[in-house]
Amino acid sequence: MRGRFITLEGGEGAGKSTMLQAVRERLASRGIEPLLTREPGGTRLGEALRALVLDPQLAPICAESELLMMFAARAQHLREVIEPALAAGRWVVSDRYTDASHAYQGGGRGQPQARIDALASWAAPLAPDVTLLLDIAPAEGLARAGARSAADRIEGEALDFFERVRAAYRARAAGAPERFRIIDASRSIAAVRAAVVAALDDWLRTLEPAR
Ligand code: Z5A
Repeated sequence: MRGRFITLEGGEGAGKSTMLQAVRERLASRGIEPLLTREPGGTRLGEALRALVLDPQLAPICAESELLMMFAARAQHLREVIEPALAAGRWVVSDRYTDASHAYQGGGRGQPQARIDALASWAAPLAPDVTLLLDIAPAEGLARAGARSAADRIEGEALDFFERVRAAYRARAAGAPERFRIIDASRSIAAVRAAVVAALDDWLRTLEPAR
């Protein structure tokens, strides 16, 4: 049977990398060993593109180039990693996917939604089965991320950029409530983890055959 595709989304420092492990552990407790991956990245080409697109030394990168680099990485990721794994029955959990392009390049950079949809339908037509959106005020998330590492090219944007990213994520979630689960990521790691596990369990129940 074909595997399932789960994505984690959210702004800077929302806790996606931390919660990826919570998702892995929960699935493992049910006998599912998922493939964990990330965007941009997940392949040699994708990781090379990630290094380029986040490199502050390469600024300025125009919005069109940035969007195309995200989709170049995604097209490779989908064909080289995600699709083969799903076809082999493996579950895949990705730290970001196409919703991130809608949030960052759409909301943040003002690229038209129709353009992003056109790219997605051509280069990355697969939609996730479920998306966990970790929602947090940008100032709070940036403080967490900043405490951990030096800013990359996108993290160096002003606060209003990240406010637009958050609004775009929320709009995406409102437009596809059957796919999204929104999690308040402003709470403690333990509380967010519990909410992630509850949301995951809730979605897993929808996969069970009706009794
Ligand atoms: N990008 C894009 O523009 N378009 C696209 O299509 C795609 C991506 C796919 C790289 O993504 C960049 O690419 C990103 C979007 C853009 N922008 N930038 N820059 P990324 O996912 O690798 O980068 P990120 O958002 O910067 O990840 P992050 O900062 O690592 O955030 P995170 O994974 O959500 O958080 P974390 O690493 O789990 O946690 C951050 C810190 O907070 C860490 O010290 C944790 O221990 C701590 N933490 C986590 N949760 C909590 C709670 N609940 N309380 C307190 N502290 C916490």
